[in-house]
Amino acid sequence: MSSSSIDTSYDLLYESFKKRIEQLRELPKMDENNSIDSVIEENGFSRRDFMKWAGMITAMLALPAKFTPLVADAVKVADRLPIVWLHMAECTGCSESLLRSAEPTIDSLIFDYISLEYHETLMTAAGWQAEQNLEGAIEKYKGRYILMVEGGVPTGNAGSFLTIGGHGKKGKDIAIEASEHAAAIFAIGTCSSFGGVQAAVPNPTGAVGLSEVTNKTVINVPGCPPSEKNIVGTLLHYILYGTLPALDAYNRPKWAYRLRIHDLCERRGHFDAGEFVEQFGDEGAKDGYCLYKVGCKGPYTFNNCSKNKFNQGTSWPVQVGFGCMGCSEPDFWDTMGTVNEPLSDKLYNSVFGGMGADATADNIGLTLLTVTAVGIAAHAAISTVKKPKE
Ligand code: FSX
Ligand code: SF4
Ligand code: F3S
Repeated sequence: MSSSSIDTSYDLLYESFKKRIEQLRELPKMDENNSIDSVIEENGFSRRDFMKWAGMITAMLALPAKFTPLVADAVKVADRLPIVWLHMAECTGCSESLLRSAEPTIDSLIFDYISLEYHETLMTAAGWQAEQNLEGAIEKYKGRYILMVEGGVPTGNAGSFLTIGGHGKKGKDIAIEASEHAAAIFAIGTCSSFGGVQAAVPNPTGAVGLSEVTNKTVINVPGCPPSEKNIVGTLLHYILYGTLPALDAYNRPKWAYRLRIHDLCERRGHFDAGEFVEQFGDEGAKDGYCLYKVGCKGPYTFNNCSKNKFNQGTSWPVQVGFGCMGCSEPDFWDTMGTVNEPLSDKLYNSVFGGMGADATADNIGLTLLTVTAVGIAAHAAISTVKKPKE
């Protein structure tokens, strides 16, 4: 594509985003007293901080910097979209990591701002009243609400392993009903995306990912827990585009899950140089060597953790020296073990058909060395040939 046609398509995109935002602005605010400016300000952030954050999200969504004001505007109209957040079988870590930080980030504040019409962890209602709230929200906002589901859906014994509320409704039925009338559906976390920890062998409750129980398209935002930026980014992407993002084979948005942890890893230079931590606490560990030999599953895991980081952007698993457990991959509890060992002796069915995944760190080091040695030899031979005769 020529640079002028790229410019034209960005111009068209810009216009279509503007139109989407204007349309959403026409919708009634859920709460007249709520404004993103006051939420940001009350929590000690300036407008400058907010715009800086919007710039980062713009880059994360692979949009040019000139889209930043539109991303900021998309946040402002986000409160027009009611959100229904369901809990199935899980640890509530997704909600906790997003909403309960001691020092909230702008990402978590967005969740204070948007209209969470139903969220079992946060709402004060219980029992009959909670059930009524959910039914009321689904009825009132039919076809308009965004459904976010956390947790795997137990399907064993006709779904009776998870019952919720005064009438003991099955989680599976609630998930199906809520999916039916949603404008968009996001599976938040690995449990909701693929079943998660409760789906680990032997999966006694028959837990599955949300997409297995509904016919509607589900956008998976895995991670155990997922990055708050990937959750907020998925929401803003929907607000701006109004369509599904480009998805990978596991229905994960490509803008977030396109590359492997290994491709974005700050220790990658050590991997390529064959410099590995042999055991935790050794000299290599102190020097920040690659964690492959102590079990890092970064080569088989698709996620952007090194860019987003966790705990207010403090760190991420590889940075702290533990390595990646593969938490955003389907069935990682079963396929990525043993935690502190490489998968070297196991046939691992990665999306690459296992390519590269079964080699040991030693073999990889050896292969690289061999290639380097061949490279040097070839270079030497060429130099010899080219060397002018004296
Ligand atoms: Fe927990 Fe969410 Fe893991 Fe699952 O996260 S952090 S077990 S993905 O559903 O609460
Ligand atoms: Fe980073 Fe892990 Fe890959 Fe090593 S194996 S480079 S620590 S992702
Ligand atoms: Fe999970 Fe690996 Fe990121 S364990 S949090 S995908 S580094």
